[in-house]
Amino acid sequence: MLTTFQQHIVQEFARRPESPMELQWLMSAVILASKLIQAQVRRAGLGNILGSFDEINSHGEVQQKLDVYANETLIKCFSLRQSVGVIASEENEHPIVVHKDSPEAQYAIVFDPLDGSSNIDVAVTIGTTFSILHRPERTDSDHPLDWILQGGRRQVAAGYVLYGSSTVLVYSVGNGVHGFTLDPSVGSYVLSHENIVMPEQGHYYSFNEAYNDKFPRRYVEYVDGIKKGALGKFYSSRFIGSMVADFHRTLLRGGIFIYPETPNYPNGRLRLLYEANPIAFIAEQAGGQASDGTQPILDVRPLEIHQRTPLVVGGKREMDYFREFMLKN
Ligand code: AHM
Ligand code: MG
Repeated sequence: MLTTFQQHIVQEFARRPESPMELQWLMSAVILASKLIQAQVRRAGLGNILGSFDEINSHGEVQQKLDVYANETLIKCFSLRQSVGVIASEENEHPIVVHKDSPEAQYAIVFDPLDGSSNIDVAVTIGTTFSILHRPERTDSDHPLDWILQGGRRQVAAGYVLYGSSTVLVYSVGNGVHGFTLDPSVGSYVLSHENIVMPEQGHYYSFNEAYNDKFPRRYVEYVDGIKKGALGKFYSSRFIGSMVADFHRTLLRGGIFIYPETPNYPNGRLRLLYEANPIAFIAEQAGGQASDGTQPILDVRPLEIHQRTPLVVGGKREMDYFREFMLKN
């Protein structure tokens, strides 16, 4: 018998009475938005949605039309929920205040509507990453940024949706990691990966070696080491250029994904709040680890909404060796 996302989440929440109904309702916003986004992604190239708007987003990058569609769709779907106080998105410079001053507002949502923008126009896997945080303790200032600038351990749910050879939703509410595949013939997400556990050791590394002369030496040497058998296996390389897709493979097949700082991105390229944090939450829930090179990602204190971070995420064996290697080098 097939288990749909709806059935699964009802069972999941029945086992955890402390998890409120509103969280289910928020997850249903992810479901709705991702179905709408994937319908456009699947048609990309047919209509008029490929390419870029002549608009620059808050980081000075040209926005892709699909980025804009995905962003607006997520904002709309979440704004309909009274429990959402504040939203933050990679595509918006400032937090978006939704129902913040309502007594029902209990959550902040942060997301990257379409990760892997360089892959949109070439039909390569892209994805949406999201993180749900409980509202902070009430303070006198009660600024929208207080809702957003919370450490990764404060996430109550997180996950991602991949628009790849199939559409896959992976999420956790802090009780294991589950994956669902969209069955396009009926339009439902069906449980396809129950209780995902990351392999303790894999044989892929994911590292953009084009930047070897820009990445810190110790990262390049770590990768050289595992390539040459330091972990008792020979590693092969995979790098898609969509972090969410590179992570999904790492989650299922094991291995390690590494994106350190470079001279152009001295704090790393990826974003802490809506890219690294949800990925780290999923990784830890699945038995893996995620680091910024010196500490667990989930312990990093966010100071800015669009803060960047180095990201190293992988299975236990690769990550244990990474920490050991960094301490020595
Ligand atoms: P984006 O959010 O604008 O898509 O940027 C993030 C992406 C990651 O998905 C990916 O790992 C990285 O940028 C790739 O960058 P590069 O091509 O410079 O290696
Ligand atoms: Mg991104």
